[in-house]
Amino acid sequence: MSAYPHYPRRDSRKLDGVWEFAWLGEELPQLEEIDASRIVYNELMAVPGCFDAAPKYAGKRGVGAYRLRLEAPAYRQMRLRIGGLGLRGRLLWDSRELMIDEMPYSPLECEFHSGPGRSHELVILVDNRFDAEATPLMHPFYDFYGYGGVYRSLELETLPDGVRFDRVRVSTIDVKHARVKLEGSFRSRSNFTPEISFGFDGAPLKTLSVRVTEGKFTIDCIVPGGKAWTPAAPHLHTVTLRCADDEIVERFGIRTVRCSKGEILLNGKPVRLKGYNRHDTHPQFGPAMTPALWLEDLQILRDLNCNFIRGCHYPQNQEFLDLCDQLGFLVWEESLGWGDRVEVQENPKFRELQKRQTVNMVRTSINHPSVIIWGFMNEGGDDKEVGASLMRELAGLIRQEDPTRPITMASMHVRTSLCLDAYDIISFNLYPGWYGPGDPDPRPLHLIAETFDDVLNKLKRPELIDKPMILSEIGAGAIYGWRDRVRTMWSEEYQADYLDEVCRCFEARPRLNGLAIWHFADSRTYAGSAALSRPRAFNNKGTLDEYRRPKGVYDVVKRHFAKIK
Ligand code: ADA
Repeated sequence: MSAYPHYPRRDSRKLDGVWEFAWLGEELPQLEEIDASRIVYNELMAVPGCFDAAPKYAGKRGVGAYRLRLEAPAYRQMRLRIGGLGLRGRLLWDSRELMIDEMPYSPLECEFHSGPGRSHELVILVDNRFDAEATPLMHPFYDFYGYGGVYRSLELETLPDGVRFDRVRVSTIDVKHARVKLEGSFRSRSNFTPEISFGFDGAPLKTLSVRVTEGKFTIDCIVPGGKAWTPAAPHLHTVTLRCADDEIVERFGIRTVRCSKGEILLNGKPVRLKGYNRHDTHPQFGPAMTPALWLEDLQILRDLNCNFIRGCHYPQNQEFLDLCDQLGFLVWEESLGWGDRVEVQENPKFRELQKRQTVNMVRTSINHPSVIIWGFMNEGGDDKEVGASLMRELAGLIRQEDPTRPITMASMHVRTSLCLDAYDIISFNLYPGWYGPGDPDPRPLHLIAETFDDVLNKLKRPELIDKPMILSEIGAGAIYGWRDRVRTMWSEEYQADYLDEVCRCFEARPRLNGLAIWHFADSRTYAGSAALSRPRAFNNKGTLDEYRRPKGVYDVVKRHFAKIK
């Protein structure tokens, strides 16, 4: 299964499988200084895979080297696409450096010349050491484990010699009449007027002479027999474009999403979002997830009567988003960030990489009908100018890339935020009755309704009245299997009572257009003394444990979500 877009006329193959591996150790210079030609490979590792999710290297921080020997045509232009790695990578082809990857979880690509001969080797050096300078997008205080490995699939293509497609963005102009706009781009940014053949859903192509300006072209057209994409009926269409020796197939959905008068409108109709924050991770494999694991999670989310997934806190796997398209889930996708502090946000390299990874996320995910909201910098300091200025820039960059989807950011300072005007949707994370000033009451559930109303009252400002609102995080921890007649914190009973109250408060406050419970399944988090607040060094607020075993709260949420339409 390859993520869309597809390029049928290119020799394209996934490089998933068992690669050679060598552990280079913990005390090493930067990746750029490692002489890869001297590495002795004496182990095997899976790709996708995380070396520190495997028992032998669990907890280790250092550099792992992956090598694949493969056949490829000589003297051809090649393209390598990687779905994402962490924390920092260096890719080499026959000892030639292809690229440095410093954006964990980001899908990246590079083009290169294959060189002489048919036998080649691809090496990926992966460094999972935290380094605020080399890898400023990931920090040890992030509340999810920073694994080391090749998180997602790689694909290698042999490129056609002539004109080559880059992407074709498909945006919906009119759902009722199935009218869409194709905005295509070629790799070459030149002006020419080629013949482009195009068609939908496998039907015969029709040929047009199209004016291409600086590599870009637009075609306005009707999708024959086009049906709307909705959560209940997620109809998908494909568009095929052919020019000279290249061909591209993009998959898309005919749908619109916009905000109006405090509502989120999907195809013009108000929608209320109910679902979960979901880390794309598993206790045995880390972020190297598989279609089987994704489909199980999506089955469970459907069983919980959810329609919404916040893909916290990084760009999502394209194959996972393809499944969300097919199953009709609504997704908030966000670029990587977690409570970044002032000293991090002042780092010019951090700011540059935040912009690059966010634009990259939008361009990569542009045709997923399931992605309805863009976000970034979870709980970044939007109450200080250093953070607010970057968030305004990110919102501006996203709007340039994609004016069709609303933008938001999950704030933990929503009452004092300096940049709510930059967002189309106001989102906030609250944990009343869990975190707080050590309430003497062992079960301070009364704080939930009080906090909802305090925040909503403080946001009753004229400039916000038309902006929808999402409670983007709220939850309580429970240790799987911990049952307690006193129903105290960390028991499954307290978590069930907590989310019972949360859902009741959400149902009773139509001003809230969405709820994303924190969170779907327990997930590994930081190690070290900070983990003293995280029993087992896991974030235990999952409705299910890390092996997707349901806690007592499961049926409480399922019952409430069944009622919310
Ligand atoms: C924050 C953060 C989440 C998680 C949560 C918690 O809101 O965005 O990633 O850390 O708190 O469990 O405390």
